[in-house]
Amino acid sequence: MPRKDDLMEAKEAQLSEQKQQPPFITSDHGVCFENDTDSLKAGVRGPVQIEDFHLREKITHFDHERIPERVVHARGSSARGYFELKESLSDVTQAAFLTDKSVRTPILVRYSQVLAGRNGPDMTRDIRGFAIRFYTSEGNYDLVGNNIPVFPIQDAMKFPDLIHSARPEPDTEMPSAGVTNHDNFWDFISLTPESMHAVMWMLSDRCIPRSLRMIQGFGVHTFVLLNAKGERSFVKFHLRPSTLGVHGICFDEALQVNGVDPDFHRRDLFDAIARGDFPEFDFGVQVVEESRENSFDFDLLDATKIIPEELVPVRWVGKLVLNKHVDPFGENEQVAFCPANLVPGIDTSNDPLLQGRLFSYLDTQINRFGTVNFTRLPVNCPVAPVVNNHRDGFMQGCIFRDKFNYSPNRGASIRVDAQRGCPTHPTPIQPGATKIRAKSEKFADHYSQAMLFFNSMTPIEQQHIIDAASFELGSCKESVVHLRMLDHFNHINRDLAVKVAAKLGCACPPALLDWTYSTQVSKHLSMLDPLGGTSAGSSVETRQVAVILADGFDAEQFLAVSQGLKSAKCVAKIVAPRKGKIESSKKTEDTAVEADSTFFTTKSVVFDGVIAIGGAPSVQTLAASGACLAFINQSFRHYKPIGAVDDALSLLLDVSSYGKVQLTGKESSSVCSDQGVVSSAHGASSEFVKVFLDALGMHRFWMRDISRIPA
Ligand code: HDE
Repeated sequence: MPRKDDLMEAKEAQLSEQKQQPPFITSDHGVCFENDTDSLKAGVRGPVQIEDFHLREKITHFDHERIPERVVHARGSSARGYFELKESLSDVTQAAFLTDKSVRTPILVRYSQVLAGRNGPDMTRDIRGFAIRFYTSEGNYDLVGNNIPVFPIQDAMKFPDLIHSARPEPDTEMPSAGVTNHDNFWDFISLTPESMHAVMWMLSDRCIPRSLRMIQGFGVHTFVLLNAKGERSFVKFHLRPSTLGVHGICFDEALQVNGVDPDFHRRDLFDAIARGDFPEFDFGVQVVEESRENSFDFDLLDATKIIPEELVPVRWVGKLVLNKHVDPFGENEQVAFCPANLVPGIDTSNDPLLQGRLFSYLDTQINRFGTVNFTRLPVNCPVAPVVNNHRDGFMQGCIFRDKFNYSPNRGASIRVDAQRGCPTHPTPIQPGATKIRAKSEKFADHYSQAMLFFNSMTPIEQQHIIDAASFELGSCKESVVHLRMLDHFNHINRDLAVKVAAKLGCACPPALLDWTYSTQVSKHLSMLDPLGGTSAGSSVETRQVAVILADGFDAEQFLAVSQGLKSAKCVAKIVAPRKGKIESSKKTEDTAVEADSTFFTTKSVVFDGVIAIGGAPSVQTLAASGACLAFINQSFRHYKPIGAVDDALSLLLDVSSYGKVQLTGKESSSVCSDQGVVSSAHGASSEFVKVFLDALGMHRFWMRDISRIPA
């Protein structure tokens, strides 16, 4: 019987071998050096000696430090952790890690953006990669998915075109920041109707996520499961944050985050793990029995389609926990995923997009590493033993002392194990099928699920899609691109087409008289729907709150607020006009606080909410600071919860007059909460803190009229 942590310990052992041994600096050959500062010269002012092998080795190594970045998904952030199975899937698969509940499977997750370069900014509107490596007892299983469940194309043949169109335009190399608001991208998309469903997802707030800890994950393709009896079923893989919900931010904010903190998502993931707030995701499967393969309006092999959960509910069977940082190069950069890394019991389907991926990934890794031996790197090494006759090649890390590198042989040949090997299902080939470059008929429906998605959004989410489309197309110069996209929108939703056309200043294509708009909705697609939306009921834990104050702040209020936030497991950060110790009104050492950042070094966009603490001298300083008022007004513009206590209410003048927010009166003893602005004229009572935390749990107050707020 395996112990729960056998695999965890085995992986840990593989990774820990790489640790540096302090304290002496040596050459790559283990020779100690007496000096690592000065090159060897002929006299103190003389020329450097070519014999200085320490200098030459150091510089040469540096010169070769880079490997080609990934051709897509170059920018990524990873974490390690484990997978735990709660409900066995032995009815549908024989995969050990999906049937044996007693084992913890080590994992590595790499989140990424499709388009940004390796050092690009985090907050682009883009699909996020959500790739998971499971180091199972039967070998590595890679689930290389995304944060949206559909892809813009149906066949691998179009992938290079899709990516070329999205990349900087070839004649100018602009825009170069991994963004898609340019003619070439929308030109290609407008000529590719199959992309419409994915386009709806990409224009939604899912593609400007609040945190990598707050996204869903999808395997996208339909895969095949095989159980121990050899029975086949189809599966789509799902991940969702266990408690934090799925949240996006507002687009104006996304634009600014890139300037204030280009590492916004990377930092958030790193900090959460450092604090011990380990991201957790539920793992689920939608299983379709073989007999239902052709029973849907769409083709299961079409990666531009979801299986609505109303038709096939998700079985949530396990949990992923991310509890360890990784080495950014050794693991995040060198991890080499491949959708063909499958284990017995999980197989591929005939999805033509997936089929193309099966050879692309190995090919691209050989290009990145310059050798087939990247599999020997610790991050890529399985915990299951590797035994085969693959030999030699660049950077071969193994020493083979055996006589035979072939089988069968005259000695003890290595053999296949039919019992434990990856079974192939004897799926019959379609009768009468001929070789053909075409797709099945159902692939031709490009609008039904785009409509389903748009129909399932709340009015605010629909507005955000309209705004995003207007931004993206508004940056395009070619009217032919506008017109083609408006025509597609017209086939998805009339209102969408009319409103985007108005923002673009174009004539909207005429209403379609012989076109049937679907009225179907799915309650699993919205983030904001209070009943069943993916953000509903999420916890406030780990949310970042700016507590703003200056010298002379009210110590009791600060204590009440910071304790309240701490007990709700929020992260409070003090933002003040300057760094260093900020004195309270009591002027005692134990009530002074250290500022985390200033209005100069940070901006409201990196916080989830703000609370202004009272205290006359402090508020006077803050009220005279344009940067502080802009901080509050921006929080309001970005629909975030705001709290203010006693005389700090005076910092909300713009919010109350231009935003028409009601604040508590001096005479009122109760806490007032209007549009997510929580005010108290009688100190930071427990009621104030509670109402603020409730507002924080709402994430954003999208109903606000922000049009007149100066910021
Ligand atoms: Fe990828 N994709 N992809 N892709 N993809 C790569 O592999 C490719 C597709 C996805 O964190 C590359 O190692 C083709 C779908 C993720 O390391 C490359 C096609 C989905 C990652 C490649 C697709 C993805 C990649 C680049 C169409 C969602 C990052 C570097 C046939 C299910 C993995 C690399 C990481 C990376 C090719 C389509 C997700 C070039 C040809 C669909 C998350 O091999």
